[in-house]
Amino acid sequence: MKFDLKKLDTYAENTWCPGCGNFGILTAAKQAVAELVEEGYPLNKFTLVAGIGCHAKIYDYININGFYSIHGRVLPTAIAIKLANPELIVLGFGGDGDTYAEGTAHFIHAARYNADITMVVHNNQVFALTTGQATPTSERGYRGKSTPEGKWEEPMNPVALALMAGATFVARGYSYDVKHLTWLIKEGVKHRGFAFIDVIQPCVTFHNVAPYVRERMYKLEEVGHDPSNFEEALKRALEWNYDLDPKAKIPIGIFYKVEKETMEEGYNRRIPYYKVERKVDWKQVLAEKKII
Ligand SMILES: Cc1ncc(C[n+]2csc(CCOP(=O)(O)OP(=O)(O)O)c2C)c(N)n1
Ligand code: SF4
Ligand SMILES: [Mg+2]
Repeated sequence: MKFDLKKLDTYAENTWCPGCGNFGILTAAKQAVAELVEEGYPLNKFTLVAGIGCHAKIYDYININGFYSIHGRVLPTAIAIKLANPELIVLGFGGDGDTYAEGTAHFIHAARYNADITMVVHNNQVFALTTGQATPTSERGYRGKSTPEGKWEEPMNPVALALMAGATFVARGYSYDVKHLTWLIKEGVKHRGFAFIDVIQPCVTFHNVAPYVRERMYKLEEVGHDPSNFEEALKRALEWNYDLDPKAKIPIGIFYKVEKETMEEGYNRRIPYYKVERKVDWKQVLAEKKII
């Protein structure tokens, strides 16, 4: 049955700058949820976890259950929610500062653990909410308030890092290609395991890479890339290292996809007593505590 997208709207006023790439991610996320609900995924099982930053306001703009986490801690929160209730469809939304700076260790270990969650990173290559300081993915030479002379070091390549850390679904999207990003988010949710989607998200105020990206971007699925081939995936991941190299080509799409045991399955197999009884008789608990 056709799902009415308006059901995902909230009362919150949108405060993103006009033209911000976050709008594309919001539209894609809503569209993906709507289409998944139409395919039979229950709306009340979707759970959104956000970090702190411009990206994190997505929490206010999608009417699904969720948790506004803290900067750098989207992944441990999302994993904990999934372990506590494996029936939930957990979607994490983090920033590049959030995920690749403050939360780097969580990112690497989440890729290794393979909990069945989907992580979307709004990668605008700056700490935008705090007014445009350099993050690990800002290009060399980037001038911001924390790097007035220009950032000197090479950027981090999160797609290659996720592959090396063992992520079972690794993708890159572009926030202004909403249709393609909707597809990637849906594929991420359908993937059984940790689905990581790095999204190039131009920040029109502090880091507008839209013209640069538009000229260099191509789609992996249009060049016959085989996402089951790890070596090929790594080769494609290394084509662009987030520097604004004028010669670079920027692949978007699914780099790698493989099936492995998930964290929840592993926990329940090795530690059978891990399963907790969630049916609590609150009346009895309150009576025992002599509250009623
Ligand atoms: C633990 C912690 N460290 C630092 C901050 C300050 N802080 C808030 S938002 C932000 C920048 C967020 O950057 P990013 O994650 O890239 O998100 P964006 O704003 O670019 O979407 C920072 C550093 C904070 N709120 N909490
Ligand atoms: S500062 Fe940048 S990321 Fe934040 S809302 Fe404005 S354009 Fe978007
Ligand atoms: Mg950012």
